[in-house]
Amino acid sequence: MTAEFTPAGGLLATLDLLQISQAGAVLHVRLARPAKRNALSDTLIQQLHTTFINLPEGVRAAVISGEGDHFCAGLDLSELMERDVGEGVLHSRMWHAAFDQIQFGRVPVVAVLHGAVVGGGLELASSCHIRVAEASTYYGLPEGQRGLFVGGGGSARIPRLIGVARMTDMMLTGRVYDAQEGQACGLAQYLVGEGEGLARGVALAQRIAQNAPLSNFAVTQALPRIADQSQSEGLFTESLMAAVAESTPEAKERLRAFLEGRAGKVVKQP
Ligand code: 1HE
Repeated sequence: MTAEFTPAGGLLATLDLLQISQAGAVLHVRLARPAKRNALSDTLIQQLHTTFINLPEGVRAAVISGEGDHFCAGLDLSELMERDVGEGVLHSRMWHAAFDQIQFGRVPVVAVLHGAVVGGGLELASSCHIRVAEASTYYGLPEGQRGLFVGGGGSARIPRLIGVARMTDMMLTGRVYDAQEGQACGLAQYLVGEGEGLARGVALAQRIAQNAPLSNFAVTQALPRIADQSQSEGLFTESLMAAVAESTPEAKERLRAFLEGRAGKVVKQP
């Protein structure tokens, strides 16, 4: 990682299951429960929620990664035993609130994946906007084997990445996708070598942070909602969002810069 990350202060420094640091406009949120393979306890879910509703001023993109050999082992199964039906619904809604805050919060979020990305870990990854996977990454939805169903937004988000048929197969048969298969079917957008994920995730976040905030807002907030709308409604929403984005002084300055030869051209990636 070339950027100099320093530990976040204030409220974010008090969250013991996350290691949060910042370099310029990029916040790095690392799941820090490696002894339990970053299993998502209630406290960890609440700490993620707290983080994404309290992003420090000046943060324009975030990266989520996991400490240890795995990104995330999903729901903390040791907390599941004593829950009744009503508590189960509220528990699922708590996950929804946290992951909604990631997907529909203030900034785009890049997930850096390695090792197990399973169950709720895949639900967390799918609430991020971009996924970078290291070669060791594998994806599974073992809920079927555990007598459970997804409850962290997976049924709404994962089919939008890979289709209902693939998710059905993963849940009914316990099929596990490796890193290459995951990239091929849309679970990750980038596949990188072992140990290279964080640098790539941070580089992507730094690039995202340079966009006009309202353009990033349009991409993260309007795009998924337009995908949920009929074509006619989607086109109307698109027109409104486009007009809002292009009317900002920042957009006008960026256009002027291009027309005066001061802005970069679109070039092929190396
Ligand atoms: C856990 C959990 C967990 C590990 N909850 N404690 N998720 C799963 O069904 C996945 C379950 N976990 C695994 O399959 C494996 O642990 C891993 C493949 C992720 C990692 O294997 P490994 O060999 O590196 O670690 P380990 O020895 O299995 O686990 C180390 C410790 O973490 C051990 O505890 P210890 O006290 O004996 O050291 C494990 O018990 C603990 N651990 N995973 C609790 N998930 C909102 S709905 C979402 C529904 C779901 O997510 S269902 C899928 C749950």
